[in-house]
Amino acid sequence: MNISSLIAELEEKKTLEAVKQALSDGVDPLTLVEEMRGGMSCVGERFESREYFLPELILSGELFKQAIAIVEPYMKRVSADSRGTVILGTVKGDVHDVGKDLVGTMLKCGGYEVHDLGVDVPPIAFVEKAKETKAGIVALSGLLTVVYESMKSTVEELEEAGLRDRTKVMIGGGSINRKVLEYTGADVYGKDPAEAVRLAHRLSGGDDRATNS
Ligand code: B12
Repeated sequence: MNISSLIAELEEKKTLEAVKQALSDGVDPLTLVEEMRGGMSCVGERFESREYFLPELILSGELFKQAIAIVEPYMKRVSADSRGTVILGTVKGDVHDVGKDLVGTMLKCGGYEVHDLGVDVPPIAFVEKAKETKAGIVALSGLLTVVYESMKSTVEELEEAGLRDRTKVMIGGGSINRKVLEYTGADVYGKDPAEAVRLAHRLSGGDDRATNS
């Protein structure tokens, strides 16, 4: 059974062994993470079709976190200098943090100072941290469709605080697409942690192409 299927079956011991084996076989950590994410999508589909329920969702989140703890040391920091500051968090109403944590890890590996505010973060907390740290980027994660509203409010509150000129907003998670980007008023959206790093580089370089157009 491959790693994606082992996660989908919630096979804890076998998953962790397979992850260790893949890393010692030289499999690229990011490729491995994408395969693991495939397993989580499958858990989501089973939840939707009522084959799995909340306990299985909880188990899958815990299993993924254990597996990521094994993979993380293999993700190398590529830049010693700080490229800038990013405020990261899962927006108000949403407690999914597995993807957000991965984005944070990758941004750190990419040379950013990351302030992770956690989950269920109200707009004002992003505003205050952005003011305090003079961060150039605020990165919002959200998996539930109902929290697009929280993303929109966060962008609006940054605007009201007069921070939008110097603070770019990146959003990601779940089924976020161009329509959501337009709805929320954020600057860019990304699908995975590697894209988050590419977008952060472009945003912090002041490149006009740092949009999804
Ligand atoms: C595990 C899980 C949970 C766990 C989360 C544990 C944890 N610590 O995070 C728990 C049990 C808490 C949970 C609860 C709920 N969940 Co849930 N959950 C999932 C599941 C199966 C996996 C999520 C996951 O960890 N994926 C793995 C990570 C690596 O991927 P990811 O999160 O997508 O993140 C990647 C990208 O999106 C991107 N990314 C993420 N953030 C950002 C940010 C930026 C800036 C960028 C650029 C990129 C980026 O990069 C990440 C890494 O590759 C998904 C199914 C799915 N397909 O996602 C459902 C899912 C998200 N959950 C769902 C639901 C409905 C719920 C509940 C409402 C269930 C309930 N009845 O209570 C609650 C909501 C609680 C709340 N208020 O938030 C639905 C959402 C439906 C919707 N459209 O809104 C899903 C899609 C399942 C489904 N198919 O029905 N859940």
